[in-house]
Amino acid sequence: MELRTFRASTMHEALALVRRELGPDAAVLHTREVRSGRLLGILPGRLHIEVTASRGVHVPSRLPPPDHRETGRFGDEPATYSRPQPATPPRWMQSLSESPPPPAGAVHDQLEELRNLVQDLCRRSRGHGLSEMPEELFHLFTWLIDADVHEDLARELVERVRQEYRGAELKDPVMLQARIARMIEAELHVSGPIQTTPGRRRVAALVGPTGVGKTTTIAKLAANFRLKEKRRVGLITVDTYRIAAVEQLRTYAEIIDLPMQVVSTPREMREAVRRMAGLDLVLMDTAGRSPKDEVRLQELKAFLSEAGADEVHLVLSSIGSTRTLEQTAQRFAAVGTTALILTKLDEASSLGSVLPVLRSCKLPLSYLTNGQNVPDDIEIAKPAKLAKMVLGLETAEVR
Ligand SMILES: Nc1nc2c(ncn2[C@@H]2O[C@H](COP(=O)(O)OP(=O)(O)OP(=O)(O)O)[C@@H](O)[C@H]2O)c(=O)[nH]1
Ligand SMILES: [Mg+2]
Repeated sequence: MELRTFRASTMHEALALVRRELGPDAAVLHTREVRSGRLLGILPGRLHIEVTASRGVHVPSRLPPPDHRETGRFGDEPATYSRPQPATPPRWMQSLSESPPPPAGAVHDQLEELRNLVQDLCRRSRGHGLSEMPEELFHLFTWLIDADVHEDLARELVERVRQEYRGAELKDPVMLQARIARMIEAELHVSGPIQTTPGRRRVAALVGPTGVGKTTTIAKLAANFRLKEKRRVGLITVDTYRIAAVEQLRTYAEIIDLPMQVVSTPREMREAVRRMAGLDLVLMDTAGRSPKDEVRLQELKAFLSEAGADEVHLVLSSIGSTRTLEQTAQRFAAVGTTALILTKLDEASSLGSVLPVLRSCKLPLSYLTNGQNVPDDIEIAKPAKLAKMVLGLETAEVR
């Protein structure tokens, strides 16, 4: 059986190395944090993540799959543990001990490593590292990383578990997982469903980038409010850029038997909303906007203001990257977003990347959608279920 040890500065990088070198079926046997040798004999060396793995071991791999989620892997005990290989001295140490003096490029690299080292030390001085962390908690940490939870948040959650639990309590992985799920749940804020009262018209608009599922979600909401809650619902679309987009909504309006207005100017918007004064709920569909297009965002803001929208739901696809989702949420804040709808949960390989967005954009979640079926594939966002989905303890129902 061949054991290989890999080192990298983050767990993500280390696991990517394992996958690249040993393939997707490799079993991760052991993970730990190590420091490389001391700098100038004074400062502690740089922190690395060390992963020992093998492709000849038949234990369930803890390696995150490249394109689908594994669940419940936390309880898998490794078949064996390897003795870590001696650390290869980092480049800056090798070159410091060698002569003649390094060329300019190498000096630049050394400075870069020193800078990383100092940043690392600063980070560590703000909180505890994981170096003295019990093995069980380190498994918890890697489990979170597998779920695509960002490293900083994973550290924070594990650190909180460490402060709460001692000794034998740490041996209960199911309890620790449940505790982490509750911590994530406490981070998630929800708005509940759109509140309608018969006879008091409420206007709810859906905005967001192109193709995220705004029109489909409007159709799901309209059908549910009309057919299940027996509300009087109307549709307005300001999507006049593409004829097909208007026709898409019109088709739903005809099937569900709803009045629909198409508007192309803010003035028409005011008139359309006035005509729907007798309804309980007006759902407004909008054209997908690039979050980078300031002019179109301002135009959208003018439409929403003329409509007197009571709520503006930003629709984001859960398959987007954290960075893109965060930037999009930031830019759309300018039009007065009040809630967040996450779509395409059925297509997302993991939801860990969505967590930082929910934290930073501060919008409460209203609905989640998990498929193309109208009207079924939508649910009211519930923190407990979403937290479990983030951790892979529950999956979006796919029909
Ligand atoms: N898998 C999956 N597909 C979805 C979901 N919601 C919408 N879609 C699909 O995503 C595609 C785009 O949906 P639309 O509703 O037209 O998106 P949109 O945001 O209105 O698009 P634009 O009007 O062009 O900006 C369609 O093929 C939908 O069937 C979902 O929850 N899961
Ligand atoms: Mg649309």
